[in-house]
This record gives sequence, C-alpha cells and structure tokens, in this order.
Amino acid sequence: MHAWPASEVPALPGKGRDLQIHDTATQGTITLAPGPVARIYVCGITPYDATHIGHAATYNAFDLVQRVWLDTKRQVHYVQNVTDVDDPLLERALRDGHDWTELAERETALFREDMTALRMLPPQHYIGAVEAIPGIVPLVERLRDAGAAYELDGDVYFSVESDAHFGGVSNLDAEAMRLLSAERGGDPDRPGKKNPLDPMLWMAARPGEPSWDGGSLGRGRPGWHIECVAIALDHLGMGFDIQGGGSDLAFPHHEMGASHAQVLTGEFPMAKAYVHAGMVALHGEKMSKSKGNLVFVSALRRAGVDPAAIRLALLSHHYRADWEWTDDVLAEAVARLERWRAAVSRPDGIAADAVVEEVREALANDLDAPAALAAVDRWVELQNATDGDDESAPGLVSRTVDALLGVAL
Ligand code: 5CA
Ligand code: ZN
Repeated sequence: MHAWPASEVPALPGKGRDLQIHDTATQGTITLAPGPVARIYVCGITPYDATHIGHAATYNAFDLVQRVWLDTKRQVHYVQNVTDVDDPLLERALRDGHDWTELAERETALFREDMTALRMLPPQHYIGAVEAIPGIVPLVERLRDAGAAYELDGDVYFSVESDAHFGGVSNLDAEAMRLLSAERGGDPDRPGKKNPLDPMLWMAARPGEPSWDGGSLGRGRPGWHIECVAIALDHLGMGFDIQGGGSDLAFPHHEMGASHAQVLTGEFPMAKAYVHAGMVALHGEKMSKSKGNLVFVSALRRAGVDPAAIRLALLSHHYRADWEWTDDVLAEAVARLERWRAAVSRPDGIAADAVVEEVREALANDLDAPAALAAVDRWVELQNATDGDDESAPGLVSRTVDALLGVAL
C-alpha cells in the first residue's frame, strides 16, 4: 500500500538529544539508544470511519519520536499497518450497505490526506492486513506446530500459557485482563477455550464474509494481533525500538502481539519500549468510532481550520495525558498560531539559539510538547514586544518549529 508524501524536515544547528521515553512494560522511563537506524512500529487505523482527533493525537506522539531521532541524524525505519479487514469494518460496511473494500479504501485515502495536512511523517512501509495474509499464514502454522496454538471448531487460538512473559507488557491482573479482553475484540466467554484470554490467530471462513486461502489452516481471515506481528517481524525484525499506539492498545493488542512474537522467535522482547498515548475525550467520554462522539480532522479542515492550528492543539497536551477536546482548546491553538506567525514574519528580532535547545530538551524528556510550546511562547512574547537585530532568529525559530514539532509557520 502506498503511504503519503513526506514534508521536508529542516536540519537544525547543533546536536540533537537522545530520547528518553516512558515504557509501559517496565513502567519507567528508558533512554533509547538505537544505532544509526531507529526502528518503530506504530499501529495504524481500522479504516471504517474518518480520522478523528484521538487518532491524530496518537499519531502526533509518534511523529515527535521520529523528529527527535531525525534531529540526532539517525535514520528512522518506520512501519505502520492498516487493519483493512476486521470485524468492526465488516460490521460497518454491512450496516451501511457498502462494499467493505470500498469503505476501507475510501477511509484510508482520507487518512492519508489528513496525515499529509497535519505534516505527519509517513512510514516507509504502509502495509494492509489483507496484503500481509501470505506472511501471516505460515506464522500461525508455526505456532500451531510448536504446540502454542490449538483449533476450536475450525478457528485457531493462541495459547497465552505458551509465553512465560505473558502479562509483561500491560502489567494487569487477571480480572482486568478478562474485562478488557471482552471489551476490545476478544471472546473470553467462548466455551472450549483453554484460557479465556486466548486470542484468535485465524478465523475460519464465515458465510457471507470475505476469506482467503490459509494453506493447512483452511480458508479464513487473520486475527488482529498476529497481523501486526507478521508485519513488524517482516519489516523490522525482533528487538525494534518502539511499538506505539494509544493506551487502549496495551491490552490485549500489544500484550498478545508480544507473546506471539516471543514464542515464534524465542527472543524477548519484541519491542524495547511499548509506548502508549493517552485517550482524547469529547463530552466526557473517550472519543471512539463505536460511540460516535467524534471530531473529525477532515471536518475541521472543511470548516476552514488551519491544519497547523489542529497540530498545535494536539501539541498543547502531553502525549501520555488523557484530555478533552473542546472549542477552547482549538481557539487557543488558533490564537497561538497567529502570534507565532506574526513573530517569525519580522525580518529580525531576539536571538533564538536557546529556543532550539529548550525545544530539544523538552521533547527528549518523554516528548514534553507542552514544555516545548512554552519555550517558543517565551521567545514569541519577547519578539512581539521588543526590538531586536538578530537577522537569523525568525528563520531559526520557524525551522525549529517545523523540524521538531511538525508545524509550518
Ligand atoms: N487498527 C488497530 C491497531 S492495529 C486500531 O486500533 N485502529 S483504530 O483505528 O481503532 O485506532 C488507531 C489508533 O488510534 C490506535 O493507536 C488507537 O489507540 C488510537 N486511538 C483511538 N481512539 C483514540 C482516542 N480517543 N484518543 C487517542 N488515541 C486513540
Ligand atoms: Zn496493531
């Protein structure tokens, strides 16, 4: 699948800083010291509805990760999937009388446009679940042949007990896992399972649903977690630096994916850091496609909101915080964008070398975007209130904001 066009990332003077980031698995902050090539896998959308602000906030966090790495002159190897076949997509297509492939294509195309408008850097490999099926089938066969998977009425389940490290990503107790499994695509109450938490690896073909040749597994379609494992292992291999997504992916998705990969390869862990963004709410509840309390990026753009203001609104919250989208959040971002643009449009001004360092330091410290905005705000205030004769300053600030925050002034 093709991704979207990359916006250029200006090089900044001086030296970038190594990223320290909170890891859900170890519940602490770790310094990632990837080699010359940093490797990141970010879970992509299930394309049955348009990109909302919650999605955009999560992708913003991982865009910042890349920008910090790029600033250290590392190359970034970035992989993202599209869950272009899964229950919610098929259910929505059926409900609305649409062809599921057309729905997936349309929403994926819109996602690309939204990501481009928000200046999110594209992955080098943007892979759909459907195109990954030929790579998924042999992994499921290997898990089954190794005794880590079993069949139930034609469906194939992964046995969580086959992984000694199971539970180590999300650190939840059994009851919490069971509740979340039922809420997030699992089927803990299905009779015949060895462990209620066991997730499906391969679902045997159902009447009226799409299915693919699964070799010795029979016709069917892949489970959700093995999709991301197959794509990540194929394009990044084990031990990549970050697997990312919103906090609702820690369990079961990232937990199960880690287990699949660890049993398959005998190596541990799949990702050095499991990084999770907080949930964005609207009217007091998590923004979600299933609840329908959504603010779409494309709807804001259609209403004439500058995508740079949307991006500033996302950046004004720490990525790990849960926060609420309101009209005020957007209005503040619009006002900030206006002040910043006025400040950099002058041909000279207040020296800005410290701003570059402050933004770098803020982001390297667990992606503290609000602190980065505050550093720029301080310069902008001075610049808008005082005369200065540093001719390089406005350009340096705009390049810093562009390179490290993805905002074009
Ligand atoms: N296709 C799977 C991942 S493999 C999936 O979860 N798709 S999704 O479309 O439901 O979500 C895409 C990303 O947006 C995930 O990382 C998810 O955690 C994140 N996300 C969804 N809702 C919100 C929200 N309200 N706030 C923040 N992030 C969210
Ligand atoms: Zn995923």
